[in-house]
Amino acid sequence: MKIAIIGLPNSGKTTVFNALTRATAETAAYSSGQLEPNLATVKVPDQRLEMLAQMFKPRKITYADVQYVDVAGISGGGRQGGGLPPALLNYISGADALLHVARAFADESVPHPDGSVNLERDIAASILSWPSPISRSSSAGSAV
Ligand SMILES: Nc1nc2c(ncn2[C@@H]2O[C@H](COP(=O)(O)OP(=O)(O)OP(=O)(O)O)[C@@H](O)[C@H]2O)c(=O)[nH]1
Ligand SMILES: [Mg+2]
Repeated sequence: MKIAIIGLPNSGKTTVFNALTRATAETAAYSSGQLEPNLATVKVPDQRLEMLAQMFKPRKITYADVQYVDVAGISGGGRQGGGLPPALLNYISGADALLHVARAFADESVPHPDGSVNLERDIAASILSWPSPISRSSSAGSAV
């Protein structure tokens, strides 16, 4: 399963990515806007699988895994749907689920792209800003 982490610049996406994957991707108070995403795959612990492995002693145990894709936050015109760079759209539309990080922390040393912390506004803005990849994902899913 592939999960894309989305959200406004400086919302804490890479911080969440690091916490979920134990990675050490760089976090910064000023958005780099880099399009190259951070990628990491984590195994899903499953006691049932371990119990079965103890019983049947297989040569190999294959855990389910989750791949996380942490993309850069998009600001300015790119937030108006169609303006998203194609490379970014590819990463997002290829995901099975989106993990939306919305900022709730106030910190003057970490600028907010819209000047102030407002959770409701940011969530509403993000939902309106991402119709294209979401509809592509859902139409791809229904075609299978
Ligand atoms: N005070 C505070 N700072 C945080 C929190 N989460 C993240 N930060 C800081 O906010 C800054 C931005 O965090 P990132 O995780 O890089 O944010 P991002 O959404 O990945 O940013 P972009 O990739 O540039 O869009 C970093 O300096 C983090 O240390 C939080 O919960 N509280
Ligand atoms: Mg980041």
